[in-house]
Amino acid sequence: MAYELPPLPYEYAALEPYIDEATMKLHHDKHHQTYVTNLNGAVEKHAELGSKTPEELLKDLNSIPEDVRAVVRNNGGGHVNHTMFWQIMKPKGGGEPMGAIAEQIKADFGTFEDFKKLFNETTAKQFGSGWGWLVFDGGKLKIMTTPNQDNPISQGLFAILGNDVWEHAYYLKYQNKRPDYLAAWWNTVNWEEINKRFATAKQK
Ligand code: MN3
Repeated sequence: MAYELPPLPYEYAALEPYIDEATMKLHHDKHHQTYVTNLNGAVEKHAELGSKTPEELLKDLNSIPEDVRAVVRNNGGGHVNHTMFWQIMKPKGGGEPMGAIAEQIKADFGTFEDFKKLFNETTAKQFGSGWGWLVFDGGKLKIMTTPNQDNPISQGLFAILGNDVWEHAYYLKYQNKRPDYLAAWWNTVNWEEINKRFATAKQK
């Protein structure tokens, strides 16, 4: 059973003007597809891995055979990260958070503006390619970053949301201005989906 590229849950242009159509096409159809293709290539060499979900593969990287461990880490991570990324955005998204995540943000960061500022500053500083994340750890929300396609699940943490700061996510429209992309990205977020993920994070 091969892993598959999930269809984008909206049109390529649906996140304009914050994320442009050309970026979405390349990002979903080429970059995400490549992670899926490479992950399948690794799993083909070790049939026993194919029965696991991509999340299960990432949860215990030490159990992955050494000859494909790096490929699984990078491409399994790429697959899981991007599958989440498409879902936590939506057309006409953004605005103030609501529900349980809004309350938790208030409790742990003060205002939504304070939270966004800290998330954007932390994520802007990720050197090179990587992701900024919001996780729930020890009863509190925490902001963290990872390099490459590493997912917090490999550190035992469930990602409530994450933003992709690989240049492929923003370079066509924002060039080297990563902070501008980070600021604009909040206009795309899907708070309903993020609340669902927060509920999952609390159960772990
Ligand atoms: Mn990407």
